[in-house]
Amino acid sequence: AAPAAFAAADLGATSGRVVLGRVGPGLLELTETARFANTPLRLPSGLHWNLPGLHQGVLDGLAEAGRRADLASIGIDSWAVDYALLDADGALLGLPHHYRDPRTEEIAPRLRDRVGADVLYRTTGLQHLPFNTVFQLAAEPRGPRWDAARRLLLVPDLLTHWLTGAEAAEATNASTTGLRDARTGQWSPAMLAAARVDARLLPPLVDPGTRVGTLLPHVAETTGLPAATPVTAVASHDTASAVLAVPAPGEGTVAYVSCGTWSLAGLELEHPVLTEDSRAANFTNELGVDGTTRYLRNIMGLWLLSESQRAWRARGLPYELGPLLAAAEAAEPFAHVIDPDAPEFLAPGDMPARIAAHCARTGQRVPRHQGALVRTILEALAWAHARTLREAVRLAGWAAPRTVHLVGGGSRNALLCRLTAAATGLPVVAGPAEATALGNILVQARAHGLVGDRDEQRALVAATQRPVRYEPTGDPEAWRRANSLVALED
Ligand code: LRH
Repeated sequence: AAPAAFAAADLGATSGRVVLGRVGPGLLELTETARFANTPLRLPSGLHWNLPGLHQGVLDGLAEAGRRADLASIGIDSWAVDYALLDADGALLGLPHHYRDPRTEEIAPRLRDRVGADVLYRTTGLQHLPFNTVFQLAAEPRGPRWDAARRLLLVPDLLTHWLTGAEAAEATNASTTGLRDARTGQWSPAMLAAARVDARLLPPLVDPGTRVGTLLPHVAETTGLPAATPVTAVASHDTASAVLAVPAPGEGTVAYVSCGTWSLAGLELEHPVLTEDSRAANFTNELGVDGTTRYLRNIMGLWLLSESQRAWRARGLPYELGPLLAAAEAAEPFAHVIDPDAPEFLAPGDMPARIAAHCARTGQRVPRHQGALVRTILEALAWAHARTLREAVRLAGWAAPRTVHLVGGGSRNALLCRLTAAATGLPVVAGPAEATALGNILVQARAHGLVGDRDEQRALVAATQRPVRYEPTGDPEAWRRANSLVALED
């Protein structure tokens, strides 16, 4: 087939981008046409996403992509779990909440205990995270706004709706809500009832690769794109897109860490693991492309670092990544041990102070300089990557992987890659950094017959992107020793 061009809008928790992807035999090339900050808004009603602003960024990027190429299709992906409510006229009922808003703190454990953690897990296969959509919906105040709601759309589905007028729930992202039954692949009446949600709020589920519509006339006019331009449901959960773009053709069970704001570490499996052990270890079974299971756990990720940088910047301290990583490189190894997933690290705030308090509370010295703090974060992430992959392998009953694929923005962080190789004792194949956007483009390209199945999609990534390999160094036992020295519980 002749090469074709696709546009991917990829929204992350800190920034959004639109990329133009050119795909053909042996060709997979990205050009960024827009990048914009995604800055959460603190309003009296809580922490929100500025979705109209993001929509504008998407429109600008699409217009630029359209000036550079004839687009065969457009696809949108974003972070998971968050949603908007629309009224009967399709108007937005307030800005969506940010998953870091604390409003679900109390209701999440209460609902879990009421329904039963085991029932929840057997039905949805999801790890317990306080911000799963089901808990957010249970926390929605019942009042005039709720009464007016006629449609619930997840973030990428909303942006797709604003482009096309179509209403659909893309399945990979729907799998993160806690409202989808992992066994039937349909919305779960039991979970909807538990969250007191009318099933009619939810649109029909569609699989990645489905053509959902074409551009609304006013969208065509503002962007200058032909109104006939199709919009494709991609793997709209960003992590599902990222896992698709892991350059691992023919590797069988793929072990990955999709590393950005979060580190999502785990395996790609053919079937979910819904055992009691798996639930107790808080592993999730999210849906991947081709009905695969993304068997993984959320690790707090580079949020710990970006939030520290934000605090330092506000205080007029050095905050740029390059010098901070150089200082971390020179800092003493294993000087402090933190649990990156401690609940106090979830909400925005003064991260360096929280990390210091965490060290003090667990009977350790407090990091005395920025380099020490950054090293502490990166070592904690590397160890969490190693621990999580090891547990995933054990719980899924697989043989240990031969390599770990680290994709996403974190793959540019050489120190983190090296530490992850050292902690796992495995070679780390780092990159592509833009795995999410690549995965988005690859689903569209496959739907248009330009590339074949998952293995071919991954072969195309491996042939066109340039991953960097980090061999493990040092003694993995040193990691175990260092991490067994302090008790992390209160
Ligand atoms: C990563 C991500 C992750 C979800 C979180 C809300 O961007 O989608 O997979 O758990 O955001």
